[in-house]
Amino acid sequence: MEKKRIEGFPHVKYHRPKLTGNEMVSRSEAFYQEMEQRRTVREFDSTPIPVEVLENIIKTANTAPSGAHKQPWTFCLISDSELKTKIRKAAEEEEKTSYASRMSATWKEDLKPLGTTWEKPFLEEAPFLIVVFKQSYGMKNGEKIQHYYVNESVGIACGMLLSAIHKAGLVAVTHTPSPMNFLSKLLKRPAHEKPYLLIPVGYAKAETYVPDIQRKPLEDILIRF
Ligand code: IYR
Repeated sequence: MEKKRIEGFPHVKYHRPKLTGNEMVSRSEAFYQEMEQRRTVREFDSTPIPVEVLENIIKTANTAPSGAHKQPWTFCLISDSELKTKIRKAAEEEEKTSYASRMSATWKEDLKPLGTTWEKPFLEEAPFLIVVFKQSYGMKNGEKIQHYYVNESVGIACGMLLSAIHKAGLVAVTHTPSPMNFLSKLLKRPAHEKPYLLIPVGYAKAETYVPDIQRKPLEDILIRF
């Protein structure tokens, strides 16, 4: 690729082939239809999955845009059963307290259609757990590196991660046990990394059911000017 220097920083030529209107309509429609099939699934089949699939999924998340291209994320990939058991135990301990006393009555009412409880068997059943950490700041050779728009950057990366999981034919649940600091301890992450999401990944169990929910129509979410 041709390189030129702009104010001392190398730039490379970038090109995307220009598609016709029809081509864009059909590609965007096909992608939408595919993403429309994505559902949060909490029941996993234990069939093993090549680790390369997970590596590709995480590589995809790593293509996300981020503030000043600092890529303020770390992904922990867990397949070890003993570690999964420890994570399940610690998560359930927090969730028990949350469901018993931390969550409001309205919150629990809102969760009724999903059927969630403090029990999290999927943390042991899924062949892989991905724990996403956000880096409040970076560390290189003992020096602090400033990070920007950390929540936005990591949120976008997680969206791309979930899309890649779906594209690979797998399912996931975005689990947020609260508080999540037990994950920092179990995974021995440094102080500048904070747990962001815990995402079990695998094949959906052969016979699995998901709530019969509808997505908001475009008229409800789009305001045209
Ligand atoms: N973190 C809890 C509760 C929970 C909260 C929301 I908001 C959900 O959409 C789903 C669950 C749990 O994982 O059970």
